[in-house]
Amino acid sequence: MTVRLYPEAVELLLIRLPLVEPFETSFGRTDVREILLVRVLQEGLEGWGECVTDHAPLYSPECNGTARYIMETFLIPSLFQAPLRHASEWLRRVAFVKGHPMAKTALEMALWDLYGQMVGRSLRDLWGGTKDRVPAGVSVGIHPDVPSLLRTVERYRAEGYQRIKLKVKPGRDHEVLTAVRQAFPDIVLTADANAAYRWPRDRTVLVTMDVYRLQLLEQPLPPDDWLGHARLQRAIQTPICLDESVTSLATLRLALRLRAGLIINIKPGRVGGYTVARRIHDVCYRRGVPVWCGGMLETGIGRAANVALASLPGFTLPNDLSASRRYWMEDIVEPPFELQAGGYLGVPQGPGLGVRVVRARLSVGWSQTYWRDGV
Ligand code: OSB
Ligand code: MG
Repeated sequence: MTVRLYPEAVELLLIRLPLVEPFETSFGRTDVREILLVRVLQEGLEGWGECVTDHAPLYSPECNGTARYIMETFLIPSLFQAPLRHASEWLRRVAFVKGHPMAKTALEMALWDLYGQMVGRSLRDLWGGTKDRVPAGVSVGIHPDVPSLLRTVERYRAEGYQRIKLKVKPGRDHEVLTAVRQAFPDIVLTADANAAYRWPRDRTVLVTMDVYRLQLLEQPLPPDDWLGHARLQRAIQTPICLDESVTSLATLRLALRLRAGLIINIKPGRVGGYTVARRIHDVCYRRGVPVWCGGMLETGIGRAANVALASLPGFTLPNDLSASRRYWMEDIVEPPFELQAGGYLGVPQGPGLGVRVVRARLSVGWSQTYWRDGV
């Protein structure tokens, strides 16, 4: 069947969605997420995408304002230029825009959703997913004190999450890790620094983390500190997992060649889309490098796409994919994601994303519709 992706219109919406509890990382604290959504319209169908930028460029250089600007000035006009035969062609169409991977990914996601609906297939099927459910982990923010952190960890452990990730930063690391490991000797535990440490300044603090038997230590150093990560990996037993550093196939190859990391966190928004994310998965799978799917506190829209991605065979470690209720009082999609027995999320089976966006639940602060000329 030949289909053409040639939307008549694209809508951008900025919504506000309060988290069930504040989420603090080494770079900041969030109570309410401001989320840029994309809706592409064609022949009575609508495809949804979610942009994983935040209100400010704290995790990476993009933010909601840059994503909106790049979408309305360059990406949406190039979508209106000529029909696409496939969602995977989007990457070449927008290659002239340097950087801005999160903005590109949001539109790509909407195109995949639309394409899947047109051909009546789920993203899991289109992408070669092999699993019906994916292992769920949970990411726990920096807490004001140790007792409250232990209560949170106990709650998620009891719910059945397969691994717990603790956010750490200089001065909020050994005390926290010691307490959690002591209270829960058997849980699968990881730590994520979001690039907050420096090499060689923090050598001792990092090397001594081996005692906690972490499954992995995520992004201890700044994204461009390749030699620092490689030297740290030579000094510790714990596998380093790269998040912020891996932004492309080329940086993936650099990471593996230098042994700057032994595990890769794949976030589609960070690498410029699901097409690139799948290629990164394929290279890692061939080389036996374990990967898992990262998260950016997505709504059910982004989560549906990420769960489909995580159904590929190389995603062998627990993902940052948690139930809707871990993030939101009420998710904006139906059905919401629920934690299944054993600590899994089910992979949607319906066409496209396989979830329905409930428009009435969107608290829209700003929206704009862009029309293709001549429709
Ligand atoms: O580094 O993995 C990260 C959230 C925002 C920005 C960066 C990160 C995170 C998370 C959240 O850890 C994981 C999730 O969405 O469940
Ligand atoms: Mg991370």
